[in-house]
Amino acid sequence: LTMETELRKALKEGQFELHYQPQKNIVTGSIVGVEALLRWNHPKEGFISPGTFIPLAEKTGLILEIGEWVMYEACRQNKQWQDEGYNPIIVGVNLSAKQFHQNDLVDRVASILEKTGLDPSYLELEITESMAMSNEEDIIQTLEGLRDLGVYVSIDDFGTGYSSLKYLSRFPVNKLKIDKVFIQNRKQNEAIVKSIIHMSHSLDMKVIAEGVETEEQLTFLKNESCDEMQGFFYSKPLPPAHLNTMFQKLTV
Ligand code: G
Ligand code: G
Ligand code: MN
Ligand code: NA
Repeated sequence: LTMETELRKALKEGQFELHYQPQKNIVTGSIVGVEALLRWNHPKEGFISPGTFIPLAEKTGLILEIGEWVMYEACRQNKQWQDEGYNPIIVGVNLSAKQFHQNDLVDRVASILEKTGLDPSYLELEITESMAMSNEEDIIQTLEGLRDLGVYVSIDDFGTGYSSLKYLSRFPVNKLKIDKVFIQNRKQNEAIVKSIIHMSHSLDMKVIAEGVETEEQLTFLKNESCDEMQGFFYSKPLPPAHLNTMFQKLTV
């Protein structure tokens, strides 16, 4: 079978799964969100990373169906956690460029929220800098549509693309996600990390550090007033059943 045929089969036969990586408020230490990360549980090969198949899915257009499934499943799971009595958290979903540029994206998101019953304020869509910086007017319309719907939008891998600060200040975006390369080569990139944190706050955005692996990195981020962290230091992405023990139940 070609990989394209295999991908179609995977979608039809339910071979895709989402794992979730917790995101913590740096000051309180509580879990405020999770990022949904796609995994292909291949019957012969085992788990295949999205890095391997997303590029092909993009090329063939299959990413639209896969992405739709991801968004639906992430919203469904998050609503289920809420129904089970856990403290409500935000679920982050990665959007591919093709998905983001669909002209009915806002309607699609609205429809998924309605079907799953998830309140819009518990969904965050992650786009990359390069997606946000092209074809300006359409982009602003989509972003405003999402904002009016009440979902959050963050810029993923921030600092690795070519962002224009001019656009950034005009965009209705809620959060910057500092790419892990800046956190992992922290000493060398200290000035950059500090600047991104300060810039986010000046623009009234939140800021999260990705790829936090050590206590030393966490302490630095805390001292610099970074809002949130995500990384192996706290947890790798996990299947949903493994997260329940980390979540807090609402006290009734
Ligand atoms: O989790 P992992 O490190 O294997 O992810 C590799 C890459 O795949 C990351 O860049 C991540 O953003 C991307 N990715 C993971 N899940 C999804 C998804 O559901 N949709 C899209 N478009 N990209 C994803
Ligand atoms: O591109 P995006 O930020 O969506 O992808 C996130 C990817 O980063 C996930 O595939 C996840 O597995 C990976 N990741 C998350 N935390 C860490 C970390 O602390 N260290 C490293 N090296 N990778 C991480
Ligand atoms: Mn991401
Ligand atoms: Na990232």
